[in-house]
Amino acid sequence: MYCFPTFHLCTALVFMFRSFIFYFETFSFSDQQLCDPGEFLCHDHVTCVSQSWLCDGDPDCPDDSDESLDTCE
Ligand SMILES: [Ca+2]
Repeated sequence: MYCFPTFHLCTALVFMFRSFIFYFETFSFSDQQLCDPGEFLCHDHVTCVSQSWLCDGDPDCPDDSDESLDTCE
């Protein structure tokens, strides 16, 4: 029966952990690519509105994040 030395097992675990972080960052990044250029991704991470609609006094996002203080600062 073949056994992995402990060192290699540890290396494999570290590799798997780094792969998990990589995929997590990739999915986070793709989340930001949801909207076309010139569009704003609402804080619900689903709705896209035109950037010209930001801070126009009229809520366009379902959560009003296009009119929120941190967007309009
Ligand atoms: Ca608006």
